[in-house]
Amino acid sequence: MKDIIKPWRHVFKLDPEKEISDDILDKVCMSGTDAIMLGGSTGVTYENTVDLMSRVRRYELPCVQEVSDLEAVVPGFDLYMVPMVLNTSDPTWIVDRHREGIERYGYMIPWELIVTEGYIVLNPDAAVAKLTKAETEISEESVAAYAQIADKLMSLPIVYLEYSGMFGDMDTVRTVRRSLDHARLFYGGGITSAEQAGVAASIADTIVVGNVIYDDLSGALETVKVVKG
Ligand code: 1GP
Repeated sequence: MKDIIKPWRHVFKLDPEKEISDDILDKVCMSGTDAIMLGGSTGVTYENTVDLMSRVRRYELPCVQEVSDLEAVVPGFDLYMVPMVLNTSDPTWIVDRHREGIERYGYMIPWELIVTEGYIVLNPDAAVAKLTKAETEISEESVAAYAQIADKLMSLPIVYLEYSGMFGDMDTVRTVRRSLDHARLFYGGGITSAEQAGVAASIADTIVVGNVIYDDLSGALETVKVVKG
């Protein structure tokens, strides 16, 4: 089941806290994107996640949850993407929440559906950076070193460069790309146009497109066309 991520080139990330009309959701789910990921840094609850998941479930594409809050984990997703933030000195976001989750849910955890993401958070203004106290002002070499911790020391299946809200530094993305042997490289952050999507997708294995869905739907749909043809 975890292998379903392998061919993904484009993913739309929906925030359960944000309103989305049936019409817009239909266009997003019928866009040709490879998967829908549900997640957000704040305001994600069990209720708003169940609600959005059941609406996305009317469509055939994979629907996965990016777990950010233990209270909001909902059964029924195709996969659960679990971030471990690498560039923080606060163990809460590296292993502590994970330990709590395992203690709480124990035998109920569908391990065959869990995919760990080695997160490197790089936009200091993003909610996720503030929440996790990420050390965003680091050199390209340090970013690549974190990526290699994920890839080579921890054997994580995904390295996720998270620039949420800001289009990232493509030279850094290239450097990380070159440093990886096995992990898939996910890039997310500030993609608002076909051009940006094309550049990011030419370097990363998978691009994740979020906010623009709510700000400029036609721009969001263009990002699929350029990646998926
Ligand atoms: C957020 O990486 C995603 O977690 C996408 O970022 O919302 O800026 O597109 P944007």
